[in-house]
Amino acid sequence: MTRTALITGITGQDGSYLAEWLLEKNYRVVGMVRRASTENFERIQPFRDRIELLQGDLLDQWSLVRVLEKTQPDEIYNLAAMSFVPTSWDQPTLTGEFTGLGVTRLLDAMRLVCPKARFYQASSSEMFGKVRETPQNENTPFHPRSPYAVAKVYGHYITVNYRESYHLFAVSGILFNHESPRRGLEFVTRKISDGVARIKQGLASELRLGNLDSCRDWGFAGDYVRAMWLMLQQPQPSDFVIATGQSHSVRDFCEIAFSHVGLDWRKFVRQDPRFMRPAEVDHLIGDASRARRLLGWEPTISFEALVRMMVDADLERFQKRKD
Ligand code: NDP
Ligand code: GDR
Repeated sequence: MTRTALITGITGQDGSYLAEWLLEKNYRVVGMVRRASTENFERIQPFRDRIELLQGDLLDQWSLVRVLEKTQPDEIYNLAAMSFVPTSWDQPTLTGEFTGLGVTRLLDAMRLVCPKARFYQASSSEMFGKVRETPQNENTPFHPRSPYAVAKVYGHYITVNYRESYHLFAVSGILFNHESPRRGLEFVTRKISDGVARIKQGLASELRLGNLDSCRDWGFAGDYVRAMWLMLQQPQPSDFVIATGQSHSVRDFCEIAFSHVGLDWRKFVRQDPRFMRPAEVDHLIGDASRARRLLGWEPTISFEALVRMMVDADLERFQKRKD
């Protein structure tokens, strides 16, 4: 029988990869999108005619109930959020509404309409923040360092709480940073790959960044959406860390990205205090051994291959514009 999946945040990086993965598995895929004066469907355009889109907003309880009533999903993937960390200091309460309380609204709608569905919450390694141990696993305590991360901690615990209170199949995936050519342009990896392509094409002469020392455990988004799906196929609901187990600095990313096109990053990268954060997360590295053991999940793309993939995609994008 065809299974139905609802994806909130389908227009985002992860939503687009997850939709493709579920379509390959013959799911009926329904995406929840918020109304905008101009459609923002670039990432889902290639398979737009194979999915259904319904309007709804994490701020509006009844819109969520209606979307679930119309969809009757077997699986719900809650990927929608205000996901850019710096913006969360400028809009802390709105971030709390989307990224934190939005999770409760969706869980309540699910309790009402489809309590037998399976629910995935997009939790984040940012919850570890000022880390208490290295590497971080499912039992590492949280110390969030931004309004975004505080909201994600709330979203994580409300998912755990609804599982324990109402016996919902609700799981939280604690995913470390994952990137791709579809990453938003403001995140550091894509900002660098885009910057390298611009400089290579003669469209820019420098790239302004913030903290070059911060280290992240970066993987490929296409690999990470598989882990989301695997979590919902388990016999019992539980939470998982998903990571590569390798950490690199922003500086490392620059070095590989620039050298891939034959340039020396030191000649082009400038540090700019505008991109420094009020409180930084210095070093994240995940221990995904539980996911390896129970889900059989492994990343397939190395850090170096990821950087090259992103730079090549941006170079091609600028080349196409020229042609
Ligand atoms: P994106 O920023 O690319 O996508 C976010 C999505 O959320 C967009 O589709 C956006 O819609 C939607 N959205 C935002 N606010 C609302 C709202 N009020 N109602 C409905 N939809 C809304 O994020 P990613 O794809 O990178 O990440 C997916 C999820 O995973 C997020 O929750 C993020 O916080 C989390 N996460 C991401 C990680 C990563 O490294 N990428 C790591 C760990 C967690 P619109 O197009 O209209 O703006
Ligand atoms: P992050 O991703 O905050 O880890 O959150 P981001 O790419 O924004 O920053 C990573 C690190 O790079 C440093 N940095 C810069 N960052 C940006 N955006 N721009 C710069 O110019 C710059 N210079 C240095 C940052 O200080 C930081 O240390 C991402 C998001 O996808 C979250 O939604 C998700 O939860 C986490 O990953 C896991």
